[in-house]
Amino acid sequence: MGAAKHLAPDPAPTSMKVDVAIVGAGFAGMYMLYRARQAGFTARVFERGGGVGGTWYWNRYPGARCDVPSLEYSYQFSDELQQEWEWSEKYATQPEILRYAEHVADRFDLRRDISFNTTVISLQWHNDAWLVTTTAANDASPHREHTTTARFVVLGTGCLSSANVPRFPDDHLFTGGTYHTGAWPHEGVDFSGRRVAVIGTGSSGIQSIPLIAEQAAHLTVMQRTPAYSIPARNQQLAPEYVASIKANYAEFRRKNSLTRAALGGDTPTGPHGASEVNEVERRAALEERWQKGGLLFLGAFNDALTNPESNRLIADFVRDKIRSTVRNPDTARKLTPDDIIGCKRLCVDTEYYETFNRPNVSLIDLREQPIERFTANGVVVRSATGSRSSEEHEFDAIVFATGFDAMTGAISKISITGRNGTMLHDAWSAGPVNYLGLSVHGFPNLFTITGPGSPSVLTNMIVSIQHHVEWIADCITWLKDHRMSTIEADADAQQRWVRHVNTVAGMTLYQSCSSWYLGANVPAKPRIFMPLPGFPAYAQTCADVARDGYRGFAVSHH
Ligand code: N01
Repeated sequence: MGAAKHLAPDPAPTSMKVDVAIVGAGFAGMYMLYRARQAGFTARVFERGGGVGGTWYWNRYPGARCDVPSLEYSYQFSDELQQEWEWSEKYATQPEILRYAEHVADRFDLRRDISFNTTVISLQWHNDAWLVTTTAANDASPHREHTTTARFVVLGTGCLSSANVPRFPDDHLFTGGTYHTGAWPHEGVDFSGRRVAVIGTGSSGIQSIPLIAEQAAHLTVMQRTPAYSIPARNQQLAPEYVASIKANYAEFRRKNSLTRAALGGDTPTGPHGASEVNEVERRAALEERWQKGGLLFLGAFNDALTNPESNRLIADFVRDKIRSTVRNPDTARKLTPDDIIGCKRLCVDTEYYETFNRPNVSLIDLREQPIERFTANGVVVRSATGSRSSEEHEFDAIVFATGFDAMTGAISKISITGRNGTMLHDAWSAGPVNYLGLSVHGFPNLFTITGPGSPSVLTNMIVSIQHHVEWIADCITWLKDHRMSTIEADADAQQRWVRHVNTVAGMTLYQSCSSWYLGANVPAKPRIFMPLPGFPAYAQTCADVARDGYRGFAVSHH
């Protein structure tokens, strides 16, 4: 699997004691460091990668870009920053977002408190503090371990940072190159003249497939479940448009934060349900959103994810688009999804369906032709003829666009021992439980940024990250001001919160498919809907909890 080089960890300062230890130097960890410093705390960030940027540091596959508009997918805590940074496109590419993250790190002098190439292997609550044990990234040699003591720990480990690499029989035999989109080689991969397979057709597959197809001699897409994808209609940003947003950036941000997904405040959700209007009106509304492009397509109507009949009507529109784009009827049939649109995260593409009209691209539907085994030269699948025979497809390279152990994957890689020796692994054995998506009973002074049980992946992540960081910074400042030493979620409050998340998710169609929101993409992972739909109501609850002196939390004095 192609991966970044892992160097020796940057030396941690000798003090070994900080107020706040932060895990991860993505957008969450960087801002947490900034806020902790602003509030007068000492802080140290531990980052497995060799640089800042988190998901944007690792996901360097061809075509990687954000499907939330750049003017929204950026920090809003510093007006100078948002005024001076120039985004070039409606949807920024991975290199541009990484440059932005690096600019933020430099501009706010963050790097001096970040230990790069350093993996946190365990967290242990001991004598009212956390012992944070780290090692060189990907190196578990005990003699290289280093321990830091911290009063607070904040996990900024990311929701989509632990690669899901499915195993197949004899996969070790394959002699060609293998790559996971989420751990792409920094030097890039040249597919020119090569026969390439891409396994997986989620957002990463859908973004990379058109570009790999342009380069490779032949591309075979191996699809288990067809996705719904909406054209991005990406474009260079017009200077006048950027100037109009920058002239009123605060208001633009405010409007976005009032929407359920904390994005697209300029394009509000339509006032009707899809089944409340006649067919002509419905098609016109959907066509308008289709032409506009992007994730807000689903907002044409207000009941896309609550009313199955409305959902079917919207899905039919997209199914027609796929059939009218893909020329080979059998390929079009295989690419056409039959499940709830939006149940799995919607994809946003540039020329994805068009790519299947190229002569050097073929599609294998793994539901009809499952993978039987790997060989030295490729992959054996069941024969297309419907007989019991098999067929071998030869490849020089295989790309796993197979996604992530989402939301809990990176956290579960750390051995976390809380009060009275409780292991987080055990507390979460039936699925993640917590209060507000921020704090787990039995684990004092430990916070999760965009944890399960919060809107996180159903929103513009940067907005949710900022919201959590600010809530955590305010909370630990409040503890300091009130001479309190620990804070921990109450068992009762936690139970009520878990019930609340299930109730809200239960009012939607999200539980009708095998999505990574449910953990269904990872074998043996407990099936539980992890994010909480609805940003504004959630943000209000968090504010109310803080205003009420951290209702639902137990706090203790020095
Ligand atoms: O991963 P995915 P992703 N055999 O889990 C298939 C964000 N993101 O990396 O659907 C065969 O969505 C799997 O099939 P199935 C975004 O939130 C954002 O693409 O499970 N196939 C599916 O087709 C996104 O949702 C951007 O049946 C297997 C694919 O692999 C999230 O990251 C860009 C398999 C995995 O799709 C994850 O996207 C990219 C197996 N054993 C990603 N196991 C932006 O633009 C899995 N699959 C911001």
